[in-house]
Amino acid sequence: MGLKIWLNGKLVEREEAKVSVFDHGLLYGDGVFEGIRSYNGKVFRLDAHVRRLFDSANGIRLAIPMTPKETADAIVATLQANSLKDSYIRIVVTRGEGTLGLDPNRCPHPQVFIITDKISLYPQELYENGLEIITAATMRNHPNAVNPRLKSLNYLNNILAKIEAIDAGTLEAVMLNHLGYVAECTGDNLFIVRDGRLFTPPIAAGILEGITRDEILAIAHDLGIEVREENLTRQDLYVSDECFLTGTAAEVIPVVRIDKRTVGSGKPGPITKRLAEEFHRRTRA
Ligand code: PXG
Repeated sequence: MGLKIWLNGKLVEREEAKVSVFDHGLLYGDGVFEGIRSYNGKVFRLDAHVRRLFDSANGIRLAIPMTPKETADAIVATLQANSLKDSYIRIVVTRGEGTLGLDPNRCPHPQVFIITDKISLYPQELYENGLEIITAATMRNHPNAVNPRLKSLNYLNNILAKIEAIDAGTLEAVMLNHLGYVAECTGDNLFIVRDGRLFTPPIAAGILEGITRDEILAIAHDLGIEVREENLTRQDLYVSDECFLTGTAAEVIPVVRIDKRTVGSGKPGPITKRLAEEFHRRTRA
């Protein structure tokens, strides 16, 4: 039995899951998506992901042809149809087929599809020893261009920074915003620890309001760790005691080198480990 894809209300075989070459999602990156995970058959923070999908769609004036409840049910149905317990789920809503030319009003039928897949994280060794990252020269999208809060299908901004990371022999890159402050990485939010306090850029720095980020903020609060959402510079990263990244795919991954500067002891720090352990416990609970 092959992989089943949810496409516009039906579960179809992978080979039959097709969209048009005239789809504006493909032609212009005109659409939105979510990356979600399930742990032991249960979807992690499904309502938050569905809400963000609808918020992103609203931001680009795209009417999703389903209710949030129907969307959540379709995600669960796709997971069950594929008998997956621990998986990565991608839901995509494109503007749909239209004419050549930007006008979204000529695309009457948004396309919705849901793909489930096995999850691929960073190599285990990096969770134990930490990741090396660089700062990209490519800056994060200006909030008045395509706001980074929108999880749009247009990821070129992040892909350009990812290319810089790979060229530098690393797997992730920090992107700065239009003011020169730290925004986020290409597919993850960023945190640092200094003197026992946790710092992360505010949403207003022009970042995705990460659901893993949100979970870490809640965990820190529950553990009594002081948190500050503040603008950070590259120097703040260099002098931090600990640094880590958060994302649906990556979960919590320690960073030990930034632009060739060693972070703290050069090993994953104690607060990072505590937060990661608690995150792990909550996702598997
Ligand atoms: N920032 C950006 C720019 C992201 O794309 C995150 C932060 C983390 O958000 P969540 O809600 O996941 O905690 C993301 C999301 C991938 C992949 O295939 C990862 C993301 C998006 C798209 C693809 O690794 N991360």
